[in-house]
Amino acid sequence: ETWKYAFEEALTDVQGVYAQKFKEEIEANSDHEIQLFPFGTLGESADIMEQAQAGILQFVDQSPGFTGALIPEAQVFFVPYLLPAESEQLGDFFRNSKAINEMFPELYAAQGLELLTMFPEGEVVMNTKEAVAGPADLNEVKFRVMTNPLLVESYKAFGATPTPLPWGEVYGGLQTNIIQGQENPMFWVESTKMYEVTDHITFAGHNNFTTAVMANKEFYDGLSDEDRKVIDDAAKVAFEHILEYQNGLTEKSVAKIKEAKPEMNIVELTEEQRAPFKAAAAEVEAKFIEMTGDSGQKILDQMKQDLEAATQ
Ligand code: 6CS
Repeated sequence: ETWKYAFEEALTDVQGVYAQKFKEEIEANSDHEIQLFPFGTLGESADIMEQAQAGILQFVDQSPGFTGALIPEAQVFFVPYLLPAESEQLGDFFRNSKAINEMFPELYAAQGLELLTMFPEGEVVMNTKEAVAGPADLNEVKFRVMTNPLLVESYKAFGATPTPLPWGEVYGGLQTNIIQGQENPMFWVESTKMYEVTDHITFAGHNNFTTAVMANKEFYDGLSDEDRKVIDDAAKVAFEHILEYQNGLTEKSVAKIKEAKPEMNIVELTEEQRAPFKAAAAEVEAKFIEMTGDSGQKILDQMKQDLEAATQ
């Protein structure tokens, strides 16, 4: 049988490298084949999610940045400065977190999705037309965010004018000055040539990009125990592979951007400069609880417990 798997990036980007490893494992350990659909082949993120829920696709990779309307609790990944910056701690957190491995699967299941894994894609940077040293520099800046209500609140708290857009509209939006900024991990800023339409990259340490891979639940539940195990094992192998693949990836991407555009201004904010952004986190966390109630509070509490365990 051929199974279809769509994701939000190109084959050579992080989600694509994960998908290729997953495919390799499935095909090596079963009679099934995986057909991969990178970004642009089946529509935007929202489209591939609909197709996965409808069972037209068996697998989909959708970042929580686009899952906010479907699963409000998934917005927890946009509380600023919540995830650890250190990659080993981050890996341990995703590997062992009860919130991720036990609580989120139930929330995804309620939407007809079997959550297979969540993994980090790299530190998120602010990528803008003008320099950013603090919230005052974001005043009047139309800042593109993924279509996620909490991310909107986050950039409001950071002092910007958040503008939620699907990915396909970002390059053109920057080019025509409809937006003046966006945020993403460095590999993505580099591979999608964001440096052609912006001049500044700012490391504020406010987040790491998280994504989620899932299967259509009816499809998954209908498989043999053996096939389900092949899938679960492939997801685990690909998880370890993608963490290893990302070692040094940010630095490599910085070097490539500097080569392509030497005048690109790449800045790391000092602790002092980060302080006002960090101060905004409490407000965003309160908004998260306002949006998600008891269920969100439980996830947030568990995540904090899991984070403490991972960073000890
Ligand atoms: O910002 C976005 O919309 C995109 N960013 C990444 C790193 N992956 C896919 C997503 O669509």
